[in-house]
Amino acid sequence: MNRKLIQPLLGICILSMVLCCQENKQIEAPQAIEPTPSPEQLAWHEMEMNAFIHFTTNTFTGKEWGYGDESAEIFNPTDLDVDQWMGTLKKAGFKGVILTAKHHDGFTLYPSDYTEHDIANSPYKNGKGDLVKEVAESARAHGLKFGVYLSPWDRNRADYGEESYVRYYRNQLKEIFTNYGDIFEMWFDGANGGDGYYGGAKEERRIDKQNYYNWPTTLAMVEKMQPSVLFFSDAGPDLRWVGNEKGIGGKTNWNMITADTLFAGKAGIGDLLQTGSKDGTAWIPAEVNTSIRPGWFYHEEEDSLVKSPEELFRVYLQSVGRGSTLLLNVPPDKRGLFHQNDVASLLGMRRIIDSVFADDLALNSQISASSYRGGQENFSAEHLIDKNAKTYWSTNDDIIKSSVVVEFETKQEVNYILLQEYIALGQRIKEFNVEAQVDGQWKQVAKGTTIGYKRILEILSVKTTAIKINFIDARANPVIANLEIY
Ligand code: FUL
Repeated sequence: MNRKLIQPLLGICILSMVLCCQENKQIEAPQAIEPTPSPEQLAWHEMEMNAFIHFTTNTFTGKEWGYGDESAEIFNPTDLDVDQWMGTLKKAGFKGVILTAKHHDGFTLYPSDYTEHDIANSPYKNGKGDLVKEVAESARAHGLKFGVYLSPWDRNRADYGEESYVRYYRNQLKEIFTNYGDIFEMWFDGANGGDGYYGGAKEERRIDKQNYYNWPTTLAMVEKMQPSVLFFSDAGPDLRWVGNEKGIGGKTNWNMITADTLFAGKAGIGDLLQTGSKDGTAWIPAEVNTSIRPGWFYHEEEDSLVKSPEELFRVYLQSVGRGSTLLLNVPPDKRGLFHQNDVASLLGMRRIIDSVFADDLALNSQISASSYRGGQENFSAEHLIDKNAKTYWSTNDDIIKSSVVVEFETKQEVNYILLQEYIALGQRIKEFNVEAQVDGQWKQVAKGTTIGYKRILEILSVKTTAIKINFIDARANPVIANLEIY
């Protein structure tokens, strides 16, 4: 064959080999965009709803903050039944429970070797009781994870404010973390310092909130005992406060903040805690803590002020529906039981959640996307409705503006849109909107900023034949695990 012919033929062969290889080349999963959650943080996001339990001498004195001079004798629940607490929480859909092992008054719900101001000196079970043990065991028996609140501020201790108190506090942490099995979350309260009994001194004591407890050393000590524990405080290091106690998560809710200059109790950081920051350097998601009653502790006069099922559902939408985890406080009463009004509200809330989110219209619908990554089936829009949290729809790296359309066979009434990012690869979406097809026209019915672990948008009962989600802006190409329509 002459050379003039061979050269073009060779060229064609090489070109078709290249094209052929490109066709067969599987496009990789998107790269993670840092920061990303740890496995423990991911598991925590999936819990969605946890319960707080505030119980101490305050339950019997009617106070919210015990002064520290309360006698252990007054702690005397007569019909205490932790299985009633855990059974109710389980039925209501909670996944974990955090108990106040010690509140600011200093009384411990477990027998501590380091103080006399504890349950061992109360009439409860003739001083043989240990509520940390009882709650931990009952929680686990009901399939709930167990967590602990141990107030760093102690209005009972004579040496609060001195070095020796920090040693005392650490000793109590050792007791908690060695005697009661796995603890999923340790809650460090930012409320620290003020007036108190302090062993009879009855004075005002202020501490240097940033340095007094030497948190890095304290946390390292706990982590050595239980490496999987998540630390909550105003500013992390694992979970952050949402900046209010009203049950309101940020509509814009980045799971990231830059915690370097933050510390528990630092003033003026509420707004930052609420929204997080899209350029934050660490994954420190917001937890929404609020109480089912006006107070954190049980007070008889608040029996008529328990949040209704509808109010609790609103709290759910404002916390879980905004990509946070809810920590809802339910305080046992003087008998040592959840009051019937609280129980009714919790179960009522569960009924509302179950009925509102019963019939996902996105299932059995026609779903399509403006494009999907590499044109590959493993990144196609079907993964948004496959009920598998580990699969997702995604686009090519350079495609941010994109959309997903869900078409119904017949006109449907739509009230809620639920979206979830695949956050193991980082939080991405900055702006999106929802359109509904009404009389053949696309009409915007909702818009949002962040999505994160979960975003539920409420729309005013729209009758529509199709829903379109437009992803408008993001830190990187969208990676969406789940879409539900109700
Ligand atoms: C606050 C405390 O002062 C309240 O009593 C309650 O424990 C709440 C969860 O945190 O900072």
